[in-house]
Amino acid sequence: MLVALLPGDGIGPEVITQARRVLDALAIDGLVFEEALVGGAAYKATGHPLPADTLALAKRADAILFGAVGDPDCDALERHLRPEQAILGLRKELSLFANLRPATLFPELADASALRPEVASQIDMVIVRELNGDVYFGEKGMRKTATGKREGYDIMSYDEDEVRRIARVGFETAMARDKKLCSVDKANVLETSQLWRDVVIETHAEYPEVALSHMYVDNCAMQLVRNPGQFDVIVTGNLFGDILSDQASMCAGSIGMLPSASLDAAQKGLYEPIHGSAPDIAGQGKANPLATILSAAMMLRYSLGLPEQADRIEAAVAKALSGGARSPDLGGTHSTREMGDAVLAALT
Ligand code: GGG
Repeated sequence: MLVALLPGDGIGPEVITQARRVLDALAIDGLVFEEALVGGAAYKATGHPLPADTLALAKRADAILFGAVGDPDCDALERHLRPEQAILGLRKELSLFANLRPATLFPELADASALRPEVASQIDMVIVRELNGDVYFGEKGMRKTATGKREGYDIMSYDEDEVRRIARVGFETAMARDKKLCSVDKANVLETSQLWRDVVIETHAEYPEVALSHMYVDNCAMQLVRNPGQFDVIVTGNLFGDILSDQASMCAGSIGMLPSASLDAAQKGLYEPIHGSAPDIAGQGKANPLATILSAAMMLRYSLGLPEQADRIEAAVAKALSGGARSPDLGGTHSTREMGDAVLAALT
């Protein structure tokens, strides 16, 4: 089994190092790693954020463990050369259309949540974010209006097949949990959202046991803070899912805690923390590696067929937190490496 390791930029290499230590400690037979450059690091070395070699490795691998991309040195580059294009390119090239973002509060972190402990303790949901469409991939550009003003545009579009396939992932995810699916859109304003809602309702016929509800995205943002316990599975578009999952992460303690899986139709996947490259703390040993370590656990479960090993990692993370491991984002002083040490020490 080949895992492509793509550390990327900023804190990416630091958090991937800790995830690799944990995977090595499991001593899984036949698991091999190959590393490649991606993002700003790749641009600086090769002139492209997603070099052909990196893409070829990602295609060849059984799974990809990805750190983060984003580098302020690249802010002035044309959009197609910016580090973020690497992750968008991988999602598109590998047809990774389904992004699963579990948001669960480890009970030990009730004090770190942005919510009151009695509200925070209700958080146990999966946000299913569509990854191959929406404004991210629609036509975009910069033009001059008739009066000479600069005008930027990003076209938001979804076709019904794109909505149907992510709706099915939402329903399947709900079937494996509490059978409650909330579809989030902005159907009172957007045509794409009206189509989204229609197709989700049509797809519901395939999953009659699932209780389906619909919510506007603005209301959902509010409900995540007011009453997060009402959510089991949320299915939503690319942009709304990006924003809502960052919000959910702070309800669950920290953006440094949330892992994610980006899957194709055959469960091949790219696994990454939902956080970005955090250039402000890069190289200082302040990053929380737990989201990446938990992403490695998701990789073992979803793409490599090793659920017991995934359980071991998740149990070790819980034990490390119970033992008081806290990086600065969680209100503590543990360094990135010390967080990794605590998980390693807790592995049984
Ligand atoms: N590990 C996540 C990451 O690197 N995020 C940077 C980024 O550009 N993300 C775009 C997106 O998730 O929509």
